[in-house]
Amino acid sequence: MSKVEVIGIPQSTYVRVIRMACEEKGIDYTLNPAPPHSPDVDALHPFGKIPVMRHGNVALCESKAIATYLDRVFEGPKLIPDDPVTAAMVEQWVSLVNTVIDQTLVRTYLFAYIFPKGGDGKPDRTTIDAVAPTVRQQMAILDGGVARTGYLAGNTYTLADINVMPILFYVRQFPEGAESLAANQNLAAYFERHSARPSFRNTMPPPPPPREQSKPN
Ligand SMILES: N[C@@H](CCC(=O)N[C@@H](CS)C(=O)NCC(=O)O)C(=O)O
Repeated sequence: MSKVEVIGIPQSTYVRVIRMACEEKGIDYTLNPAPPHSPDVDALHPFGKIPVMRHGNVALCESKAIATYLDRVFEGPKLIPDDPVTAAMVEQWVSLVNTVIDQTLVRTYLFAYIFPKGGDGKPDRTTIDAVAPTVRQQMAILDGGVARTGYLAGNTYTLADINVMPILFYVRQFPEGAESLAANQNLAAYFERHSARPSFRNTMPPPPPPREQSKPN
């Protein structure tokens, strides 16, 4: 069978999700580190976003669709378990993160540090101060999600967990995010434990690319 090609720069949280999914399932893949809106990406995503993926005749965009495809086609541990309730819980947490939490923690909070809009390159304090209460609120929601079992869905490491770990990795590198993680002990223990997984350690991102290569929205 042909090799999976994951397309997208490795600094992207969503690209890392797909790489982690491949690692968890033992899928042999190649990484084509194309930035958003580059020709290889635009060919597969109508809005030029990463990741996109090729596998034989199959070409896909959108991380959830790619992860679901890989989970169904390849052997290895199920990232979306067969049990309908657990599968729905995975879907629920992926949706909560991708529609709301990613906007707060990555696109607003993190980007105010790494891609500040002012010309001086300094963190955008106005945005950071404005979003900090929402960062705390959403970190507490994640804390509640992992409190019972140490996983977001069921009793195993699923796509729901893979989907949030790359975000926590970045958020904890900045003061408000670090404080918030420390204040949410279930989430802190969760991050500590799962960051020891080979899938996480083998996909460490390099430093952020220049802003013009990432074109954040
Ligand atoms: N819903 C998409 C979101 C992907 C996404 O936002 N990727 C970012 C990089 S982390 C991107 O390509 N940003 C460029 C843009 O939005 O123009 C998915 O799940 O794959």
